[in-house]
Amino acid sequence: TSGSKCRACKAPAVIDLPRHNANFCAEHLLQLCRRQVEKAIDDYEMFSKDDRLLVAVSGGKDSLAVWDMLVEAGYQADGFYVGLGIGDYSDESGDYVRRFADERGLTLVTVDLRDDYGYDIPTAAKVTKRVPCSACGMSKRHLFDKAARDGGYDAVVTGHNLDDEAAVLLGNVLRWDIEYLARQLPVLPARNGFPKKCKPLVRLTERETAAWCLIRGIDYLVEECPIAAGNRHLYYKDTLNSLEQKSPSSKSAFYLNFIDNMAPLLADQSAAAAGELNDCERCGSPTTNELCAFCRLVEKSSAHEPVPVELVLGKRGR
Ligand code: Q46
Ligand code: ZN
Ligand code: ZN
Repeated sequence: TSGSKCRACKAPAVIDLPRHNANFCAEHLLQLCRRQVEKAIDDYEMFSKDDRLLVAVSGGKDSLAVWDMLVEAGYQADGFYVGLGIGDYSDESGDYVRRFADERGLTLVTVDLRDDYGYDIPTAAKVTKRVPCSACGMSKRHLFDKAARDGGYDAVVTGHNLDDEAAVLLGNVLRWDIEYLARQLPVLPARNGFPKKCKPLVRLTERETAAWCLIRGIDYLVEECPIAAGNRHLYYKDTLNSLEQKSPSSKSAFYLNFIDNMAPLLADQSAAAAGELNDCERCGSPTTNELCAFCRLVEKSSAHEPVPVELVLGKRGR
């Protein structure tokens, strides 16, 4: 971008965005991010300023960026963090999240798997012979939903960005997984005791959220979860980035046109998957069984000796 100028004000640019066919200075990059987030919130009817929001934060750039953007825009947004017990990664990610919240005087709700439930992700993966990401994703979803119910929040928010959603979409399309496709929406309405789920960053790429953090002085954990390395999700991202390089904006067309044109055609598929649920005997969460999947996981894993993360690094998934 050396020598290039901002499209809006002609000041020296800090970032080039081929999909917008333009360069931007710091201030106008922030403005672009704010507008894309507001557009996602409005177009998909996510929430209003009267709603209390709970934002899942991991210490990475996307979740801290979305929390920052919502607070800056005047939304009532608290943070939610789960200590997963994934070695140094979890210790560091918790530090970043707590520092972010402390510096800004924001409310952070935290759960620690080891302290509060007597297990951690490596141990759960080993004991149940599941891939770590499946035990992890299920635990995080359960605790996030529970925290939203217990705290009386109106909606939960995650930092999934355009790159994440397009990569998941590619995976779902490669398998023609209709049930997953039908549920892959920027907003899932509340149903059966599950809170409304919103993804305000679906119109922003990782580069844009990273630039937001850099300009706003947000210190985030750059390192990814060690278990994520080498999984299919990253390979799908690379594939989409090669396409994007040859034809800018193909990534956003792939995802956003799916949401506008294709997802409505699948709507009845997702309604069919809903069905009636009971309350879990132990924790009261909605489930199709007597005990929910989380309580069954806790039962199996919590009496077990802690397993070091290195022992489960070979097993990926997602
Ligand atoms: S934290 Fe958990 Fe992710 Fe790590 S174990 Fe997998 S799901 S990769 S977003
Ligand atoms: Zn400018
Ligand atoms: Zn339960």
